[in-house]
Amino acid sequence: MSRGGGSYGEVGQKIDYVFKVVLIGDSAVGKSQLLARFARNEFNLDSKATIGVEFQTRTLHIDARTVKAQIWDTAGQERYRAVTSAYYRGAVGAMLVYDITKRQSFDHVARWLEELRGHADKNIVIMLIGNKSDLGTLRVVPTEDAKEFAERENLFFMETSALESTNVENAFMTVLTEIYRIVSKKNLVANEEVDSSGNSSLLKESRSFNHCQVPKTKDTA
Ligand SMILES: Nc1nc2c(ncn2[C@@H]2O[C@H](COP(=O)(O)OP(=O)(O)OP(=O)(O)O)[C@@H](O)[C@H]2O)c(=O)[nH]1
Ligand SMILES: [Mg+2]
Repeated sequence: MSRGGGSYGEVGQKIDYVFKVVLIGDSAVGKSQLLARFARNEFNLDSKATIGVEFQTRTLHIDARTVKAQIWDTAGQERYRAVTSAYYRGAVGAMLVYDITKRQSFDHVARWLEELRGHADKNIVIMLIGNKSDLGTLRVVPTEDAKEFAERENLFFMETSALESTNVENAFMTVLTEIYRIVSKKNLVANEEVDSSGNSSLLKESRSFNHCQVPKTKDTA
């Protein structure tokens, strides 16, 4: 996470926080279309495989703060992927996507999680996403299987449809709000520490996500 400091958004409003969130998962699960839906409310059935890395931003409000969500998207295909460590650097949230109609994309989730945990901040907020919920008749991954996996691994979980716009906003907002909650909680702890030492009781805001505390347990959707 980075604090906006003196930075300003497109329409001149002050940005309080910039949250980097990464999309990961197998090729063709719908990562780029989830991003297109969230960032621009667009969808394309002829979406091309991503090559390298792209990101898009959307500025929104959480709890009277202005947050710029910077969502990074990369290729699911190994041969098109850019340097992994750079992709994960500074990420405070991750959307791990599989396709509910492709068993293999779900079987690979554990591998993606391993890569994520190996490269990202240990406090990163992770959402497991079963995309293409509009294709219910072709479903091969039961909701219950994914839910159990998510609970075991302490991840948020939702099924989405980028095509029908189901739960896309909800999924991103849940992750962004959780990140915000962690950051605010850290600020509170910092203030209490300042108070008890008899120093200034002024609001001191943490600028580093690395020092934030993540709750041990988390609700899954
Ligand atoms: N029915 C349906 N199709 C979807 C949905 N989301 C994406 N698709 C389609 O699935 C295909 C792959 O989508 P992409 O978003 O390009 O997949 P990706 O995960 O970005 O793939 P890579 O860039 O190769 O990693 C495209 O034809 C999309 O139109 C969805 O929610 N429902
Ligand atoms: Mg893509």
